[in-house]
Amino acid sequence: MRRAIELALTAQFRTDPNPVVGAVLVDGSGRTLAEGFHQKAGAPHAEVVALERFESVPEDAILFVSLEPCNHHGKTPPCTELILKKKVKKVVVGCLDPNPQVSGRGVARLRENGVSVSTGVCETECRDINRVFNKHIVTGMPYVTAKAATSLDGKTAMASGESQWITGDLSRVRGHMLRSQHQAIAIGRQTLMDDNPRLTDRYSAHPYQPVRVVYASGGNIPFKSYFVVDKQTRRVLIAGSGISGNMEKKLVAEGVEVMISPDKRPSVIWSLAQLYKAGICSMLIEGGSELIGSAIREQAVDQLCLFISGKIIGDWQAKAWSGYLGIEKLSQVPHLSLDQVEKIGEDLMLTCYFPNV
Ligand code: AOF
Ligand code: ZN
Repeated sequence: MRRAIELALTAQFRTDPNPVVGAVLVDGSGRTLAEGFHQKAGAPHAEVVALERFESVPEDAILFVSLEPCNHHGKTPPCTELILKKKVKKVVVGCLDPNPQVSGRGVARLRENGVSVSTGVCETECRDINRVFNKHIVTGMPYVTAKAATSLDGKTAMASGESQWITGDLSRVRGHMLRSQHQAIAIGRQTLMDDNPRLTDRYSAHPYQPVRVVYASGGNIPFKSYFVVDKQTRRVLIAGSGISGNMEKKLVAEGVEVMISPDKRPSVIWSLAQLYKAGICSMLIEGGSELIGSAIREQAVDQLCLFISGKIIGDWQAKAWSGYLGIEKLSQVPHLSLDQVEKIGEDLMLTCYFPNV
């Protein structure tokens, strides 16, 4: 199963909206007969790749697969039928498929047909390699990561607004990698005005450039910003009901997709539902603290990547990355699980998960 996970991860960030999946076929003495993994949406599933060269598998063969085999017709036919056709007698499954179209039915179908199926082997690892898939397939909303670069005391800028740079060059390279690991990247209007970021991944070799998303309730953003001028990727503006028809028309003429909420101030949850309908399964929020704060208040954030430098800003007026959450009791504040610490140059990168991820 560990090998199946390793295989699955070779396609990490390349299979959206599908999960990463690995499969290994071994004989009775544990010798590997074949391997496979899911390469991208629309391509054959891991089991299909592992089983394709067999008319029927040897009598004692065991198929290890990191995710429950599917039992439905999606872009490809059900893997359960193939497993039965190739006469696999024993299947070991990492975790069940949370996809409501599958969720236990794959395992049931195999068992009904006399296949011996064990489940829950390396279950946590098999589940956690698909955090994006697990969220979007169940909720119909993209997986959201908030990213911030902060001082040791959690500030993102001096009180004056001066912010370049709090963390080092290597953290910025890592931040760019995070961009292409998400399907969309979002900022608030203030960050657009302050930093005019390009919102592209200019360091890692990953071929995918994320969709750029800007939240601006009033819809008024500068036409000279990179967001409007640079047309190399899809751009979405999330606006409130107050946006002027003229502004909307001008942005659309520049190729920007404009999503207008029925409310004056679009809620993050509303926007996520719209973005999911537009094909986005994961989104990185890069700031500012107001947008991140709104997203946390609405319980819309799944993961936090915090780049922390050794600098102390030490000013009451300087903003913290998390914005204002308006919670009075310690028992009610969000309590994240601190999952990973990486040393990046002179900085640290913390990866944390919000509850229920
Ligand atoms: C598997 N093995 O390697 C993958 C599975 O549209 P399709 O046909 O590619 O089906 C996609 C769904 O199939 C996806 O939502 C998930 O439930 C399952 N993915 N299943 O048995 C695989 N990638
Ligand atoms: Zn399948």
